[in-house]
Amino acid sequence: MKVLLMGHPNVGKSVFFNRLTGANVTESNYPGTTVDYTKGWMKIKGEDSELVDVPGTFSLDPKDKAEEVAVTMLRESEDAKVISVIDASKIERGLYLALEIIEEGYPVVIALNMWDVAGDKNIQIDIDNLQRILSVPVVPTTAISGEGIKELVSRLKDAKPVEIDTIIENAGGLT
Ligand SMILES: Nc1nc2c(ncn2[C@@H]2O[C@H](COP(=O)(O)OP(=O)(O)O)[C@@H](O)[C@H]2O)c(=O)[nH]1
Ligand SMILES: [Mg+2]
Repeated sequence: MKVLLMGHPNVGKSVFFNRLTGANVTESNYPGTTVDYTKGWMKIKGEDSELVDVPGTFSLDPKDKAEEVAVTMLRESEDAKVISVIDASKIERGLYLALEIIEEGYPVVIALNMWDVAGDKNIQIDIDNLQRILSVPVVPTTAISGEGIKELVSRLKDAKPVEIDTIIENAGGLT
């Protein structure tokens, strides 16, 4: 299995990557660019899975070379699952990208990272309701302490493609 870590810059993707991968990590430039990315391996239920620390992007409508590489890496990985990393203290901004990735048909697990920061700011998020509406696993995480990471990885098996119409319906329609 191939798993892509995707999200805005500075949401904790690389902290996840470093915690999840062991040896055999390689850093390379994306062919024909100066944009670098890192990939490595992790074990999921005994199975070797490739994990890619994709360059940060705000959307799938790229605004610079790094974002272009992020989008290309996603489109090149049709069979991949995506860990969509969102800063829980700025959730609505990150959800936009997660929805774009879901809309392209990828199985997604959402990591609501910086859960500690959201807590310090007294930001309340109804995980169950968010999960019900999005129909994908949503796991609160604090990458720097490791909290939630095991749960996040174990929920990858529950990641399935979701129709965007289903999400709109679950949210109570567009009106
Ligand atoms: N408080 C807190 N800081 C975090 C968390 N995850 C990552 N960070 C910090 O956020 C910064 C950006 O993390 P990084 O992994 O480089 O983000 P990336 O750009 O998405 O790869 C670093 O200083 C991390 O130590 C978290 O869950 N809580
Ligand atoms: Mg990074």
